[in-house]
Amino acid sequence: MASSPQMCLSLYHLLLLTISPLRSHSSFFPSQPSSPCGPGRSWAVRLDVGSVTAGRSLERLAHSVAEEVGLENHGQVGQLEGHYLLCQGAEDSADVDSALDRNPHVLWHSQEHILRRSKRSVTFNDPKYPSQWHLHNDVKQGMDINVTGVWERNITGVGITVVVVDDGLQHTLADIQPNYSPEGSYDLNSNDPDPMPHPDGHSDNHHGTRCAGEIAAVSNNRFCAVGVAYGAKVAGIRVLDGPLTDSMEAVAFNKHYQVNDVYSCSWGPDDDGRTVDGPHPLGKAALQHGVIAGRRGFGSIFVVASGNGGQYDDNCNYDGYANSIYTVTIGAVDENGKRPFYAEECASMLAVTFSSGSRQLRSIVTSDWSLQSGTGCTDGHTGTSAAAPLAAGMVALMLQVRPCLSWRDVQHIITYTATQHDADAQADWGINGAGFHHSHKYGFGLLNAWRLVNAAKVWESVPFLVSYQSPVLKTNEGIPEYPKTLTHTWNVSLSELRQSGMQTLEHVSVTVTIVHPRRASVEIWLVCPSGMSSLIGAQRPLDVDTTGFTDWTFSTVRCWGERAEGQYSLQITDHSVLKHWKLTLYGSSMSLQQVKERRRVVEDAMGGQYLDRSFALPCPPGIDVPPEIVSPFTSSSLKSLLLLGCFALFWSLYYTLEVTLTHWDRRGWSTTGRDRGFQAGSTGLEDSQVVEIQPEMDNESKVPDLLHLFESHAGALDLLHRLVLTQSIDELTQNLRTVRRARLPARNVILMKEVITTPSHSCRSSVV
Ligand SMILES: *[C@@H]1O[C@H](CO)[C@@H](O)[C@H](O)[C@H]1NC(C)=O
Ligand SMILES: *[C@@H]1O[C@H](CO)[C@@H](O)[C@H](O)[C@H]1NC(C)=O
Ligand SMILES: *[C@@H]1O[C@H](CO)[C@@H](O)[C@H](O)[C@H]1NC(C)=O
Ligand SMILES: *[C@@H]1O[C@H](CO)[C@@H](O)[C@H](O)[C@H]1NC(C)=O
Ligand SMILES: [Ca+2]
Ligand SMILES: [Ca+2]
Ligand SMILES: [Ca+2]
Ligand SMILES: [Ca+2]
Repeated sequence: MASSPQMCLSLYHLLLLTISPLRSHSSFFPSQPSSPCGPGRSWAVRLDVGSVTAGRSLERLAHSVAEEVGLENHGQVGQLEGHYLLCQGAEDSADVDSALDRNPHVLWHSQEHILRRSKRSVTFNDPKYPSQWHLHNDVKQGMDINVTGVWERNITGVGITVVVVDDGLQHTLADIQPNYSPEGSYDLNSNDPDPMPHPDGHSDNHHGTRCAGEIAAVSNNRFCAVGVAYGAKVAGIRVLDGPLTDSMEAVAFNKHYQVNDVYSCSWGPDDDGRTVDGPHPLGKAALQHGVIAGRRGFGSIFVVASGNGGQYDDNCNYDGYANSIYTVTIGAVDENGKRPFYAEECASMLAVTFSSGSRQLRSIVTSDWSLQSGTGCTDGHTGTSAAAPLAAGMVALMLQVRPCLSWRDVQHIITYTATQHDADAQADWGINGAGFHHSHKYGFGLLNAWRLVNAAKVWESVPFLVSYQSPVLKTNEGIPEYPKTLTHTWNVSLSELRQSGMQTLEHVSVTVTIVHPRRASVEIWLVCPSGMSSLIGAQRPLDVDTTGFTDWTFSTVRCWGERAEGQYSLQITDHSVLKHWKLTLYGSSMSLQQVKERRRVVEDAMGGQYLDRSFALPCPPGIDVPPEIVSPFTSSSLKSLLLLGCFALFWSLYYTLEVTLTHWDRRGWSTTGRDRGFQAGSTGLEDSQVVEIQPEMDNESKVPDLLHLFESHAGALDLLHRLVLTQSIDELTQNLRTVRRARLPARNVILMKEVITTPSHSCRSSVV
């Protein structure tokens, strides 16, 4: 009788047998029948290797054993030494089992039975699932997000909420309702909790509902389509259907940010090829606030679309939402993996995923509203609007397997796993000093759900964010006429970096003021120390603006993972005056070696072997942050504060900064406030130091300066994030109160008039 470990082994053989026919050793015995054994007519045997005498091979022994019991030898089982498959010939032999029992050379034997094995696959009864090529492209191999294997592992976004910040969400649809999260939703246009879209003249308030369906359309409900993360919850924030102000945008970016994990934003400034715009002060601060306090301290994930101005040579480096280090900037490729005519390029694009292309190519199939002419299902969702929600859905899958990924971990993982898919020379791929390939067209490449989830599973959180900022580099230099180039360099030394501990880069940004009579003809490149160059200021023929750039921040991800130390060079062509510029580096203490080691770990995990539930890296739970401490953005508080003429946000960020500077033990930390109208003084206090930053805030015109301070202290704020994660709430509250009482000078109250920004915000779909 077989003992149980042997039984396990045998099942393993049997499984092998069903997969690979036995051919490897058959050539030894030409007489051997080549036909496979019939069902129930084969026995697996294990021979006693010790009984093989000198001069006799195992094969020969198997052969003679087979003859003795009246069977034919069909050779060794795979690579398992001593295991053979013996089959019955034409005529039935008598009792094979007892003959094998009696044979001294047979240690174990088992008659084979047909095993029932079905292919692991997911099937859906949703009628439009077969045409959702972006999920499973049967026509063009590889041109999909490779998500089916992730679903097979039962990873569908369970426990994660994605919010669509848009023109509403018809949550009553069969494909949305079961996954709808009322807790994460809000209507800022009508100021009520229900984001139901309002019917409109052009019947185009269907946009948010379409995006939501791509993310989390319910599967197997015999209705329409399937979402990328069909196990996730989806919420809606209605904000685009009416005049949009900076404060509304700020409220939207932080709405229910302990419920909503991922914010999907398929809109932005006008894509007309001449707009230079981005989030205004409150919106900017809300993005920053979101990554510090959202998701229980791990940071909200903001996914933004790169824009649809491709046909006007628009470029997402002129879009502040795309440039922001806090956003995951996603571009589009068509079903052929090529850049569609509408998709914008830029140096701050992280990756691309699928959407519509030229007319003969398929668009995205997703839910639709059923109001007006809507049917609840569409095959015509287009533009970068359709790409960003797919990315948001993939992030939800990542967060399910590893809920404690920080906002920066998500960006890192995208960088490490996106694939270089288009070998076309026009794709302009460059390999940077850390080995990452990036193209202005495609970012780091195609998002691949399988790779993202596998990497997320083994990912250890990156060290906290540190930043370095150069002084404002005043030049007032004329830029020579094309093709001559004005080159300015700035060297960042190892000792300067040592203060913050930065070793490798993430985002690099450059803030410039350039005077130019025709902005269209300025072209700006930034070259990192490795030699990797980024086209941060592309020429846009339609941009006839006569003022140039005033403190515009361009950013690039192309130097990701490279050593931070060395010479940065800004190269500008054409007829204009560079007034001043400033370099800001963001990065961490990871060494280049560690970056390379991580790449190896990530690649090693791609087999799916860690997706098992039993494998889990430790994941801290995060903390519950009481809203009154870190959320200045309740609409009522914002309103009343605006009425009072107080700029609530800066207060809160100011405390944040001070708490950080006060409570960190300041290993080498030094403030970089000196160049922007701030006096930094330090006083000895036991063995740690307290830095007091006194903003000189006498009038309105200094507001942008204050913002720059916060931008440059992103590192300090990230430290606060760590602090928040480790400090008890009582302590934190106490600290904030102390700071509030003791430090804040009354002159920090700033008057601010709101600007209505509606005309410059458009949905990123309907491009054809
Ligand atoms: C796609 O996913 C499958 C698992 O479902 C994996 O075996 C394959 O390598 C992945 N393809 C790519 C290009 O990553
Ligand atoms: C899949 O996940 C869901 C929710 O986590 C769970 O209820 C279900 O049992 C899982 N199914 C399998 C086959 O693991
Ligand atoms: C900056 O670095 C470059 C190259 O590393 C070097 O040639 C140059 O002399 C440095 N400039 C200054 C001012 O140190
Ligand atoms: C504000 O400050 C600027 C210089 O920083 C000055 O030119 C301007 O007159 C000031 N405005 C008011 C109202 O004080
Ligand atoms: Ca409403
Ligand atoms: Ca469905
Ligand atoms: Ca644009
Ligand atoms: Ca970005």
